[in-house]
Amino acid sequence: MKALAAAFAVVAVLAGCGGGGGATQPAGSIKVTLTEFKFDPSTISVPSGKVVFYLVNAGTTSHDLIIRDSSNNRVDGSELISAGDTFVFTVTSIQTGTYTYFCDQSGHEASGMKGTLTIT
Ligand SMILES: [Cu+2]
Repeated sequence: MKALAAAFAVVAVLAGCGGGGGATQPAGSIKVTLTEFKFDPSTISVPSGKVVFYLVNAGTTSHDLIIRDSSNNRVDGSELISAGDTFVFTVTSIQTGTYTYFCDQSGHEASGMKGTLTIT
């Protein structure tokens, strides 16, 4: 049983690594799946303050998630996420309002890769 316990310990350590590829979903985060060319879900509603997105690129090309406000000003954005990768995207603080999230890779938003973020 000693070997089994050691195996579990290794898994726990790996799961503890935050950030880029292969990260597990943080508690309290919002999972968003990115594919060609959509976000799932395409509408998100959360309370104001800190928001953590768990982005999963399940597509075959790179995508990102950029947030802009109703005046078309960029509020925040994730890194570019390679196909098959995950990314934990933390928005430190966001105010009440209606926002659009979209992928800023060429042509992606026009192809439908956008959604509505409501901060309550
Ligand atoms: Cu994209």
